[in-house]
Amino acid sequence: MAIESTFVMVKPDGVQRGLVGEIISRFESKGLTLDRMRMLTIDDDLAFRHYAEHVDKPFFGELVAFITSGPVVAMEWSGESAVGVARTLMGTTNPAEAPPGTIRGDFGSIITQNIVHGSDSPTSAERELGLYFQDR
Ligand code: IDP
Ligand code: MG
Repeated sequence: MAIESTFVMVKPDGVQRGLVGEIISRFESKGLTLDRMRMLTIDDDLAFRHYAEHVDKPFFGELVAFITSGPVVAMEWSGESAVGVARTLMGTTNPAEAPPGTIRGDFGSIITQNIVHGSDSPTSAERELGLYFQDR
């Protein structure tokens, strides 16, 4: 058990559907602390760097097109086991399989547009936070 920081992002569908407040509220209610937040529109260069691990996947083009399609809200959250806690609050990658009570389970429908991103390890959290918050 350890205090961690993680990177969470409301994706373009979540912003467009007015879910920013709902998502922030769930993280706050769980006891995590919001340390940094900014709204931006991701360009191709940042999208490629963010999703570098997926460059060879068949869905990569669709993923980049979607994540650059409108504004996102990028956040740094911290707290006990924050990386795993954030993933639990989000639910599984495919919203069709995400349980009710999770963000993706309650609001998502298709895998390409699954509302929220969260780092999958403390190492990737540090890498992703560095991409979005140059003041760290
Ligand atoms: P994660 O967001 O739950 O960590 P990853 O496997 O890292 O899931 O995939 C990154 C993103 O790529 C997902 O959130 C989703 O938007 C998209 N994605 C993942 N798998 C597929 C797929 O099979 N088809 C289309 N999009 C996908
Ligand atoms: Mg991932």
